[in-house]
Amino acid sequence: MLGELIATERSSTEKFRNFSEWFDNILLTARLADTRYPVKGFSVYLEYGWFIIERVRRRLEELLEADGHLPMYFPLVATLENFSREAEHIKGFMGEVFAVGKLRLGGEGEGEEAETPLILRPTSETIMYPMFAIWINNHSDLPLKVHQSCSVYRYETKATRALYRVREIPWNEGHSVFASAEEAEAQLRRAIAIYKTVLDELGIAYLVLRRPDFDKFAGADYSVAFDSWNPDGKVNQVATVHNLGTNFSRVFNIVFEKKEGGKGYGWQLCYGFGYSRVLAAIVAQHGDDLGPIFPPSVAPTQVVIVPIPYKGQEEPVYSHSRRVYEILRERFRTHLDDRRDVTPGEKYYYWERRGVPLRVEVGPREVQREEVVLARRDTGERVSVKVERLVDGVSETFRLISDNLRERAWRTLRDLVVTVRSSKEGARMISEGKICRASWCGSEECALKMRQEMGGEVRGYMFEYEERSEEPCVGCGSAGKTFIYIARAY
Ligand code: PR8
Repeated sequence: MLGELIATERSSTEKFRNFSEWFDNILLTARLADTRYPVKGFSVYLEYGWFIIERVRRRLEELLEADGHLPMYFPLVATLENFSREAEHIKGFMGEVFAVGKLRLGGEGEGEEAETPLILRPTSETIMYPMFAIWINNHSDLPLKVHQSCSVYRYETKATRALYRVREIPWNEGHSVFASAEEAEAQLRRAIAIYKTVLDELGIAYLVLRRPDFDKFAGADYSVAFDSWNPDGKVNQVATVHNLGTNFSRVFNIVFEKKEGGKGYGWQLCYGFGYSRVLAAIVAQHGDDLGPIFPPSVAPTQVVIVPIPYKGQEEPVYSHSRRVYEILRERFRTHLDDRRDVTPGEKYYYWERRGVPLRVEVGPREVQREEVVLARRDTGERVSVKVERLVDGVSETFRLISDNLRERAWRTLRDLVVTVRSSKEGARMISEGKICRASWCGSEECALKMRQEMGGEVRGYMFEYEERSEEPCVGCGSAGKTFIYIARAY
């Protein structure tokens, strides 16, 4: 219905072959982040990067709040004493904590140290839960569901990487407390559904895996993670949902009077959504050799209008472009690039590298026919639309772009997951950047053996449905129960 169609194939070989370089280039040219800040693991989020994170944040918070989560903000610092209360938690995090040293560098009392040692939150369980203990006394105080978007600080010891592995981590954390294990379990599934909605709208493809017990969150009963694919074969864990059971409520004394009488410990969950990693996933999954392709829902600039003036017909082209701009700016984040000293070709290149999903071209022919040309960033397809149908045409094209990005991302994920029948085959596949799926008997020993032999990390097994295996376990050869996923990871 959108008139003539000229399709061109776009290439994305560079991002698969040379991911690091491709990604580093994009960070700055697409105005996402500047990594030249002089502290390792900390970088500056630039206007396009932060805009996208903000959009994602708003959408996630909207869904969390519709599900009954209260927005709150808790302090950045914890006392070392509170932080140390849950034994497993401290074991898991101690090596990654930023400790607050001297309180002041000058003035009277210079060099003074805090009465009780303080740390920067690496996550907020030990900051929130002492307060939960004050607030929760009766079954009528439950459920309690809160969320906050903030940054947490982890002294990552693995190599840091912009957006993927940072030391200042912008995220949203949700925390909830229930009167029963069943209610907590039901909420865990709702949290997963919320994260899926956000990721699906962004067209990101992922696996929802239950982590093996040896890799669960420090202090959790079990952990479920969203692993998104990355062009270099290292999966990117964008979000996690943890069932804490009563492990924390016991040490923080989150106790309530039960409806039926007697006291009970609260059943707790926590879940985290990593904004910088989600931004990385948008760039990495949707981009091509030219640069990023932003889904229209979050693109900082959704439409760019490029006038194509011909000698002697400059003014009608510019004024038609302006008219088109006035129509589009009402509905979309639109930019009119009417720079006179830059050629249309240069403008195309400039905006393509900034990930703008749709270009509107206006030349003399368009002026004459009361039309514009819509050029899709994702496929290169160009179609003509009448000015009177402009807004509908753009909305419809946005839908097509979003669907195409999503479908492409899921297709790639399906291609990346390969079922392997031996560790040797697994090792070869992992070196080729694949995600291995291997029949597994369920024992920790075999999972660790496969990890060792294949050279990837054990990511876990399907959480939302059971994948039955009829094949022998790749680790020990005995009967397989399910499939385990092994891949390199960030
Ligand atoms: C929790 N407590 O802490 P989690 N760089 C970028 N993103 C990161 C990094 C990093 N260094 N570390 C973690 N993330 C629970 C849940 C409250 C919230 C992101 O869980 O340790 C990842 O996307 O699993 C990770 O899935 C998410 O934070 C939650 O971190």
